Amino acid sequence: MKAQINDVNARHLQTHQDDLNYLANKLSKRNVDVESIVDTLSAFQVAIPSWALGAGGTRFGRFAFGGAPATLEQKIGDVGILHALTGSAGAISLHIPWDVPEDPSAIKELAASKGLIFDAVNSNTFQDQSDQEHSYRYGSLCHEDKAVRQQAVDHNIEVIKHGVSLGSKSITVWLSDGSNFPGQLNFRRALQNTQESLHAIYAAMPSDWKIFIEYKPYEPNFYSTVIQDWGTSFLLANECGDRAFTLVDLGHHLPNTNIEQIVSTLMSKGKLGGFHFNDSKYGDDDLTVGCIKPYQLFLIFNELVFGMANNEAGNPDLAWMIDASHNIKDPLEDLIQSLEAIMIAYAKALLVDQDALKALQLGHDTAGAQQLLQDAFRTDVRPLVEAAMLKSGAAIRPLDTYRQLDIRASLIEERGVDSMATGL
Ligand code: PSV
Ligand code: MN
Repeated sequence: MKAQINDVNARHLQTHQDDLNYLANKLSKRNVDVESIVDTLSAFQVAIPSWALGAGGTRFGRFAFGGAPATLEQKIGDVGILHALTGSAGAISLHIPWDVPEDPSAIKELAASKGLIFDAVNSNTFQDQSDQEHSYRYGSLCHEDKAVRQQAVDHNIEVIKHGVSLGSKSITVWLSDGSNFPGQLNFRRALQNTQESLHAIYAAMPSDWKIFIEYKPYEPNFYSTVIQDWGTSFLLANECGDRAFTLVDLGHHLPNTNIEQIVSTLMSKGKLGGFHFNDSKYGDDDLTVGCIKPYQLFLIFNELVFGMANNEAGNPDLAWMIDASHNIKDPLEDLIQSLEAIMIAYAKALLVDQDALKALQLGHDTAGAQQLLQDAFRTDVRPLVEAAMLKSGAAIRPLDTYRQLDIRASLIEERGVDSMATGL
């Protein structure tokens, strides 16, 4: 595949070099260290969740996509393709029990052969499995019945064991626990039970592991969700201990929430564990990253860059993942677009002169501060992203290369048109 990518790259090389020279020339006049930005971008890796590779559905149905990966091996194959094309998808995140590794060492070896490592493992107590004793209909870690809570805790411990066998170092917990009607559940008992259950999971983790706690205001429950917001997640993470963190999923906020401010607050307390990237217009729409609100994505990255450079609270390296779902697009094309959007937002944030911004803030130059941010946002940084991908031995234009190489047609030929991926 490398050779084929290089062939397509050869066609784009001259244009890329011209564009890069033009931009580098402009940026160097502003004292921007172009080389270091390209290095930072080419080292940046985002995990791909094993459930994002098949056609996503809605509750109204699912449109099958030809050549969907039906096995974990095939999913690793797809992430390998993404990584070869972009140089930035060097990790995979598994959802258990959708993707149980039957032979962990063979799976680990296969992933390594494609330059991939295993990122956070994800537990699932939002669906009932056919072989489980108790139902999660009325909650899992929050449940009134200790036996149900214990089953959910045991599942999480099982997920950690799978993760250990693959070399993962973290678990992400997202709970759908909540209620649909006022009066259905006692908020305080539900929170207390959740806290105790999370404690039990935390205590079962190896000492070099971290737990990430997601929050989400609604869906599938429509009246209350036990971990509804970052504050609740933060509180639970604090009560668990030093290796528990809040995870921000961009789709898990009510409309117009200032997510960049949440990022800043969590990082200032050393409690931001990771990110699930996607975009949305209305709710948890799981759309392609940056397709609706690219300025918000840039502002979030601006806080991330600032937080990483001013890390007095010792926030750990973040776990980056794309959590999107593809209902009508080719999932691989969609993921390529998401990866590019993330890199573009990151590159723009790296252009921000934080010292100059601080001076403007201290001088109360509101228009100047806004202008400084917008200058960075309005810069076309695509040549920097192309250069980073080229540096990683990937494609200058990943989407175009994917199409030129007719990769979907080969996948359909190999796997058939009706193959189905596990997941939602
Ligand atoms: C919930 O909406 C979520 O974002 C969580 O991360 C889950 O693990 C994932 O989606 C599963 O689709
Ligand atoms: Mn998520």
